[in-house]
Amino acid sequence: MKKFLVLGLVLSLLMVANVAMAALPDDAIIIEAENAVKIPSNVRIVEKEGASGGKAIDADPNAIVEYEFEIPSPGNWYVWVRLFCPSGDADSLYIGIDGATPTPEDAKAPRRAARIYSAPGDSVNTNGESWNVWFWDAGMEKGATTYFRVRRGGPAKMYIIGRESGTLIDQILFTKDKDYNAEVDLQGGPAAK
Ligand SMILES: [Ca+2]
Ligand SMILES: [Ca+2]
Repeated sequence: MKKFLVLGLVLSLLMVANVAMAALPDDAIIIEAENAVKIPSNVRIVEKEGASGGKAIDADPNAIVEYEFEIPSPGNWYVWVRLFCPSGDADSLYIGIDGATPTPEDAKAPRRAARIYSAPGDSVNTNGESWNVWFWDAGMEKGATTYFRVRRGGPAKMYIIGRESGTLIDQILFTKDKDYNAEVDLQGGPAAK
C-alpha cells in the first residue's frame, strides 16, 4: 500500500512539474525583437511592462528591422510573434526571412513577407479583440499558422517590416513543430529556454 502512495505522489509531482514548465519544442529558436543587427531611425526600442527583457520595438510603416541568427536545418519553420496591440489601428506587422518562402505570403509587403495581424480570439486571455494584452500571434485569423520554407540551414537573415506604428513587438519564436501553439503553451507570457 505504501509503495502505491509513494508512486502516486511521484506521479502527481511530475504532473505539476509538467504544467509549471512550459514545454517549448526542443528546436525552438527565440529572438528578442530589440536585439536586431540593424534598427533604422523610424523604429523605436521601447520599455514596456511585461516585455521580455523589459523591451520591445515599435516600427513605423515600411521600416525594416534586420536580424541574424542560425537556422539549424532546412524545412518548414513556423513563426510566432509576441505582440502588444494598443488598438485596431496598431495590431500588425510583416515578417520575412531572406531566401525563404513565406506561407501565406502577403503580396503587399515591400519585401517577401507574411503578415501577422491580431484577430478576435487570438489571445487565450481575452474573449474578444486581442488589444492591450501581451499575446503570441501566428497569422491573420484565430488558429492561423504561418511558416517559412527554408532551403538550407546555417546563418539566416530575418526582417520585421513595420505596418502600423504603435504595434509593440517583443519576441519571435521559430519551430518546425507545426502543432506547437505558443499562445496556449505560454498563456501570453514570454518564452525562455
Ligand atoms: Ca492573428
Ligand atoms: Ca523583448
